[in-house]
Amino acid sequence: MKNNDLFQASRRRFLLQLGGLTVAGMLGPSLLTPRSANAAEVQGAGVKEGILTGSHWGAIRATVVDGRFIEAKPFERDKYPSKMIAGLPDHVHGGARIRYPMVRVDWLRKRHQSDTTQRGDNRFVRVSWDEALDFFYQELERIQKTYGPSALLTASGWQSTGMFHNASGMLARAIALHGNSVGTGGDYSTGAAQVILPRVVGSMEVYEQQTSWPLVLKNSKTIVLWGSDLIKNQQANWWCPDHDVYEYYEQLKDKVARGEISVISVDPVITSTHDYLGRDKVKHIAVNPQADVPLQLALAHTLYTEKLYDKHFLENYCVGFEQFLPYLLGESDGQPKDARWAEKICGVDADTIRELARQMAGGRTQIIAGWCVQRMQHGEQWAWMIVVLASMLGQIGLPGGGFGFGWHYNGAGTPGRKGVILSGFSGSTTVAPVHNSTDFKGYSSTIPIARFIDAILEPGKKINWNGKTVTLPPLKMCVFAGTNPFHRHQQINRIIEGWRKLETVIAIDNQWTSTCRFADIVLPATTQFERNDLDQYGNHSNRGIIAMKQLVQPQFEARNDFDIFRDLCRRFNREEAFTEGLDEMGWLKRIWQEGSQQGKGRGVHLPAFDVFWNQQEYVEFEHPQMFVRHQAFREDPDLEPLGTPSGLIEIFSKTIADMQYDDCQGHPMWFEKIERSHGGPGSQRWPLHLQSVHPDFRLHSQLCESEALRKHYAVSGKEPVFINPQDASARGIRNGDIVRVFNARGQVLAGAVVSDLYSPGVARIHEGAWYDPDNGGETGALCKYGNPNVLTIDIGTSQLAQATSAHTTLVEIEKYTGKVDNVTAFSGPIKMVAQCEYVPAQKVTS
Ligand SMILES: Nc1nc2c(c(=O)[nH]1)N[C@H]1C(S)=C(S)[C@@H](COP(=O)(O)OP(=O)(O)OC[C@H]3O[C@@H](n4cnc5c(=O)[nH]c(N)nc54)[C@H](O)[C@@H]3O)O[C@H]1N2
Ligand SMILES: Nc1nc2c(c(=O)[nH]1)N[C@H]1C(S)=C(S)[C@@H](COP(=O)(O)OP(=O)(O)OC[C@H]3O[C@@H](n4cnc5c(=O)[nH]c(N)nc54)[C@H](O)[C@@H]3O)O[C@H]1N2
Ligand SMILES: [Mo]
Repeated sequence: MKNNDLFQASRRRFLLQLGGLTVAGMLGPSLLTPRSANAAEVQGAGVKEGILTGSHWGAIRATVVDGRFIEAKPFERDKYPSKMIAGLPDHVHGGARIRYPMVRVDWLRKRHQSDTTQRGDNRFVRVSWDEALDFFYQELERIQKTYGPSALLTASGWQSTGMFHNASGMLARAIALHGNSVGTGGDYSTGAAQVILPRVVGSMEVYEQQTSWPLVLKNSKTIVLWGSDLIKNQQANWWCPDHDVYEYYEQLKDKVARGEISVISVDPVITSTHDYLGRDKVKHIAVNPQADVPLQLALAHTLYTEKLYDKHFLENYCVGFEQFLPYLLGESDGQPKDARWAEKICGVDADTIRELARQMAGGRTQIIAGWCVQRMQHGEQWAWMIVVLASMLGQIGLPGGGFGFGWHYNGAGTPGRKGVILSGFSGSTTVAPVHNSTDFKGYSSTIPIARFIDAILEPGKKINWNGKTVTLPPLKMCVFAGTNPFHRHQQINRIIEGWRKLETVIAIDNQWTSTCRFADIVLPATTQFERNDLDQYGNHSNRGIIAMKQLVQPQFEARNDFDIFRDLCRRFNREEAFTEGLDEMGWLKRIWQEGSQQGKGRGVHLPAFDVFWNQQEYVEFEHPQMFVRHQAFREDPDLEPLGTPSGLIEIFSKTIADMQYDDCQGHPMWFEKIERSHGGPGSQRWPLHLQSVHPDFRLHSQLCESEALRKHYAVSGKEPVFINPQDASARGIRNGDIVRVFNARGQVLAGAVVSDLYSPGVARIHEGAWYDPDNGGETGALCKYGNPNVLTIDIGTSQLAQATSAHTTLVEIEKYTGKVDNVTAFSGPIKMVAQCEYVPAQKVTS
């Protein structure tokens, strides 16, 4: 199996890839006759087709038979649907659904004094909703009274789409109405880049719109994909994707075939995008993992010494090149960063490096940078060097030139339309909390999110963070809704150690994830297909607004997050402040009306809500606008300065230099990693680099539960690990073998896929594979399915960003000869009857 056999050259073939879907079905009569389905309509027996809804994976028309969602067909306006929609029915009806409120056996017995080493043994007792919410409320009370706000942390993540039913807003508002808690900064996606880039170019860059693809296709001579896999990663977006961006990838493919644009991929792997554009059509710079900065420095060195750089741009739009130069030339440390020096570290030979520099300087060059390379120790340096290289080329602000960090995300580069961005359910509130203490007892009230396990394990420890000192708070209780930290966070055995120090963990989800398994109270939320909502259609493209129609009734005892948190708030007299007196439909109408008002100001007309909801179900905005990133700055740097202290690009940042961090200094530099393959530290013992990049068949851990999808990619029932033929044969491993992937931090089983798309020394397991310990709760347990975060390291990128370093990970792989137990990750908890005496929750509800 290949990881990239999905996006086919021909659209028709692409559509046919979707398991069980027919082209006729997609282009069928539903195009002309949108159907409405209200909650009452979805309940009964019979067949309902063409029900419209959105999702992270695209908009769909659902088929519902006898109250079951059985098939997802692509929305007729989505010309490049993702294969992942085939897994959506399993998301609703699969065996991993949380059915009832559940409480962990020993927590039920002893509450916050429970034996926390039992967490993870998966033994739970079913309780009533009333009782579960009473427990939840009483724990919030206890924490506020005993410790105050520094002991409580809540978190959300990728949840589901829908402007109203967003778990993060619901969780944040409900908790804020009860009391204060520890806030978090940063994220796992772009944690390093989003801290360094504002210092260098004055904005985060990562989530912003990029230059319109038509302009790139017209003007670029060379496109450099630097650790960016467009084809794989544009399948899933934050709001409902329209997938229009794939049309430009088709045009790019044509231009590449005709030799009009040259594409270079700097990546240890032949990516889906590379494969799609043509394996022999793309120039592959197979850089050693984590060794991009030496390559970048050598490119800069070549540009400088061969006088290929734009002196005028550096003088007029940048500051600090002269402080960077002594380092580049080796005057400050005795080591010129030339191509000969770099080749030994990055594995790209010196001539190729120099040729690459000449090609980049030889015409209009668009650098397309992904995010994986900043999800590593010192990830800041690579992002900074991308900007330095683009500055030396001097094309920033020109169409088809310069750098961009968001091209693989949210349909970036699709021209945006003038339209409406709907509001939603906000997490903030003006109503005071019941417990209004802001006494954090000397601990910090905000921490970098990727350091939250440090806080649990080492409360009181002081760490540096972007110029501030943070005193880690002593967390005692965590509440998660719409995130799965046992997939999101690194080094699971360390998470387990931390978990043991927590008194109470609450998880609100719709699937029985490993986070639920390691929680004390688990509350079943509905999936997005069991409720009504509104979605933006398209992200940067702002193509329209789509109705999300409820497909089926809430399954088992699942309830909407809105209802869960409303009933929680009722327990402390904040129900009205939570709901603002509105129910689901009331909220949708309000969000719509606010959208209409916003539209009026912008000359965009929205129909009345009832007309939209009952008849149209979709509105499309018009007038796509072309855009060139950084154009205004280029045209007039005085009138349109960047948000940096100098208003210019900071190749040297005095602000950062003044922080005096040894691992992130005043200009970009090469720092050796704590572990690195290809001869780097630790590679003798652990010779393979493990990349845990984003999955082709899932959104993180979402849809891993889908059997329909797993049958396309799982190998002998395990998550695949991709390795190079050379590495496989050296270990006697063949395609389809079950292997053990391990290092000093842990061990997982996986199914081997031997593939020459991977460079020697590089292995891949996609993030989001569910954790399935053979001995749940024990640190060091063998994960029977293949979660790569058992193996990753939990250290910050540097004192600047303190972001995740998931990709600083080495492993060894061996053929597995032990007993192979069945995977049990997807089948929910072990249900226990409460044989023990336990103290019931104090009755709060009447
Ligand atoms: N299908 C799908 N799409 C998604 C997501 C998903 O889960 N599934 N998640 C979305 C989210 S939240 C995010 S944050 C983005 C993630 O976007 P990214 O972080 O950009 O994506 P990844 O696929 O993790 O990695 C991109 C590329 O980096 C390469 N790479 C790895 N190590 C190195 C290295 O050392 N040097 C170089 N030069 N390249 C390297 C990988 O081989 C891969 O081709 O994707 C979004 N899109
Ligand atoms: N090793 C490694 N680790 C990584 C990464 C990596 O590249 N490598 N990437 C990182 C990145 S970029 C990201 S963004 C994170 C993603 O981390 P998360 O955002 O935690 O990932 P998801 O798997 O999307 O988790 C979302 C959870 O919300 C649940 N959910 C969905 N809808 C609802 C709802 O309506 N209500 C409630 N209550 N719950 C709902 C889903 O079932 C799922 O369990 O992972 C990070 N972790
Ligand atoms: Mo992300």
